[in-house]
Amino acid sequence: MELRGKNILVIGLGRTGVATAKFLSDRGARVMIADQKAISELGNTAALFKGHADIELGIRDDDTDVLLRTDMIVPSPGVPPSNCLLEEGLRMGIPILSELELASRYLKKPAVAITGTNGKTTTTSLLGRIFEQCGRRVFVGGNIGNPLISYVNGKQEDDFAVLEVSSFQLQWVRQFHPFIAVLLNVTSDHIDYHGSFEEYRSVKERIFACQGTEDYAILNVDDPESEDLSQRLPAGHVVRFSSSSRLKEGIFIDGDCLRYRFDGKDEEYPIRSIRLKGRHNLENTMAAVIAARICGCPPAGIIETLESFTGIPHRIEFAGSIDGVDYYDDSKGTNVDAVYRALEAFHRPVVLLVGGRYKGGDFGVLTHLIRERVKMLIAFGEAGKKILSVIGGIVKTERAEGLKSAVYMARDNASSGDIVLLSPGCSSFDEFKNYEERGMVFKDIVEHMGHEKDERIWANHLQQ
Ligand code: UMA
Repeated sequence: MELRGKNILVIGLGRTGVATAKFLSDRGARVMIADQKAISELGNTAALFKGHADIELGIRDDDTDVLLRTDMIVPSPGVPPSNCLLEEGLRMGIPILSELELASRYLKKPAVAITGTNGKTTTTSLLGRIFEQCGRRVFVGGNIGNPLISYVNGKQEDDFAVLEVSSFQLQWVRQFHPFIAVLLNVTSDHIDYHGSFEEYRSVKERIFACQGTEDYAILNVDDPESEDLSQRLPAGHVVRFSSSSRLKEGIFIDGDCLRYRFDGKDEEYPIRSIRLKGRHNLENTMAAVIAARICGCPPAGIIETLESFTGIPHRIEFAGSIDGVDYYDDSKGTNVDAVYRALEAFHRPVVLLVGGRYKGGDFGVLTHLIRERVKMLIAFGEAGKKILSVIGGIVKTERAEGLKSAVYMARDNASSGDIVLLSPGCSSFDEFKNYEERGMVFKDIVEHMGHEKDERIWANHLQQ
């Protein structure tokens, strides 16, 4: 694909936009960057490109005049198809490629792509870990945080690319062609972006669209649409998994093990060896096992990984659910950007716990996300007062002495369906040794609150 001398419009200057602009500029394209934010609001990000004569900043994401001099558009994933530059660009016949599509045209390694409404990050991380355990070199990226375009801009020294792929990234794909594609599940999500559940689902299914007879599609039989989907797939091989029924071929629960039957193999993976908890995680594990076996990872290496993989600690880690409220530990989120990223990950009302020891950073950049997603803000520890002087009062706000009182305050204000998120944006040193200790304490408090609830239920039961 010739990029030299082309005028390419990148929409959005977040992680993807920065990496895409760099990639394009390195290949001699003239890059124009549009964003809904003014340059002053983009702060350090815009400063990255200061002095780059081939990169033009400061275009608003509704300034359609720029399209008159645009040869191609690369929107960031978060830019919805209803964005007027995209709508008008489409009408004018300007090619629109997602970053994933553009990057995949330069990818020299086989790609395993994983999508689904839930479980993508766990499955992607688990599969990456299995590859490493089995001595394969692997790039793990995509929606999980580091865009593929950064990888293809480098040396590509790995054996495989394992990619977490979102529906946003699939919106503008044309030839994206993973040799293994996984659809974990599809439930209602991102309707505001895609317009309807049907559209969301059909965009998700694009992960399979360009596969060929050599390729593998991995499907969840428990998804009601999967059988119909399997009839339409171009992939030469369809491998199924189920956590509720036995399968002739694929992987399923058989007593106390996962049984893998495919390609003449019949193998057992003991469920007790799987550290990840919950049925949904058994499904994630099944998908990862299939992909790993197709790629030649031996069962012993897979089992060893299952025995040690507990998810990603302190990184938006699920810590428990009490009375329909889900608690998440993001203690590793020790700067404002990390809080921003953590908040972006949730689409349900959040009770947000921030605080600790202030180490710089502008909490003000969280303002619009707090307005959009946070139901209540609780600032704790040494930095509590300072943080509230910047972002207090946007939504219901309280201050707490330390982490423990903050968590109890969150419990008392959260209702079923809410998220309680510890994403402190500060170091832990005012109260703890390090972020790990803070995360452990948070999880202990959540567990303790769960026991307290059980004890209350028992006490009531005994009284009756
Ligand atoms: N912007 C516009 N106009 C718009 C929308 C956004 O100009 O209409 C600008 C914003 O002002 C901002 C920039 O676009 O400056 C942000 O772009 P972005 O939202 O695409 O964010 P990135 O930083 O590029 O991060 C994206 C993914 N974000 C989204 O899909 C929303 C990250 O996934 C991903 O890790 C990263 O690329 C690297 O691949 C996050 C996510 O929330 C985790 N994903 C969703 C999810 O998992 O549910 C899909």
